[in-house]
Amino acid sequence: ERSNNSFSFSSYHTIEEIYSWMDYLVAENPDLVSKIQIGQSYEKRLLYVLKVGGVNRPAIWIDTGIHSREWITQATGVWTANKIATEYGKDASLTAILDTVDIFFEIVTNPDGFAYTHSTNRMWRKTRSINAGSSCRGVDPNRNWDAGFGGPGSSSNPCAETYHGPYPHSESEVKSIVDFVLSHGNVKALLSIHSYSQMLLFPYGYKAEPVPDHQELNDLAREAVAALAPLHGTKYTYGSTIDTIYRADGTAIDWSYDNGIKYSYTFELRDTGHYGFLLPASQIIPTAEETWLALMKIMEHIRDN
Ligand code: ING
Ligand code: ZN
Repeated sequence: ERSNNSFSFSSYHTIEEIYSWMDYLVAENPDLVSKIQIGQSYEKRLLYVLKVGGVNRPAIWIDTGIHSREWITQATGVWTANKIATEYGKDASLTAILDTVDIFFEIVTNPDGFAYTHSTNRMWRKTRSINAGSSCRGVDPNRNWDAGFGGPGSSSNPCAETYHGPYPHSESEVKSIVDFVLSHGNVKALLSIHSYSQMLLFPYGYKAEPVPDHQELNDLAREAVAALAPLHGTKYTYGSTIDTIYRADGTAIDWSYDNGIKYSYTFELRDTGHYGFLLPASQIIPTAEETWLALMKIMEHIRDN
């Protein structure tokens, strides 16, 4: 059903507000935007993906909020999906991209954690699943993937922020993406958006060996961060995860790369730690605008390669 358009892109929102905005976006752009349910969370919230595009074509996957406290990421996902839906047919470069690829957005990738950041603990990162034999809840959904699963860049302690979980893809929030991406079969890019640190990262995190596409991914990362910087002077570093941030095992982009998705990147959005996860809402639009410039570089490269 149609709701009114009172949604503010310069505020942080609850899951209910974001989900009703999704329905509004679909209702306003029925030929361009659709909503797909890919599964449900541990606490039975529905996992939704917005598809922008049409018939089945090669796809770009963008997820935000896999770590629930990284609120700038869900807000950037909302702004970006709206930008794409409203600029299609107006911005020539974007139109050329959307005439070639479909873009999938999972904006609230960890809905149980997100609800918990609103209700109880603003700094919650993990899922909310119950861990057998422990009073600590949750698994790190960016250490739960079947790529170097269980290695030292993750924790076997259920109370740790980087707890990898009992087995690969134990979290339905992760398994739902795995199933969707594999059954789609033609995902060209997986862009997993985090905060904070101002970095653009690519595989690997679970080993030091460079990926076969290291040079291309590194060159494209350099171009993307160069495109982002001039708008507001925001400086990003870039490189492989293990060289640039730290060793991390069982991450989404290592899994996607090892499953044939060459353009696997993680953005770490603003800032570098002054506000950290508590980035003021006044920075939502500037952050989304600059990130858009980097995303466009990556999407143009995918369109042309
Ligand atoms: N940082 C990411 C984390 O999961 C990361 C960094 C991203 C590592 C992608 C490996 C791959 O630790 C935050 N802030 O969550
Ligand atoms: Zn994160």
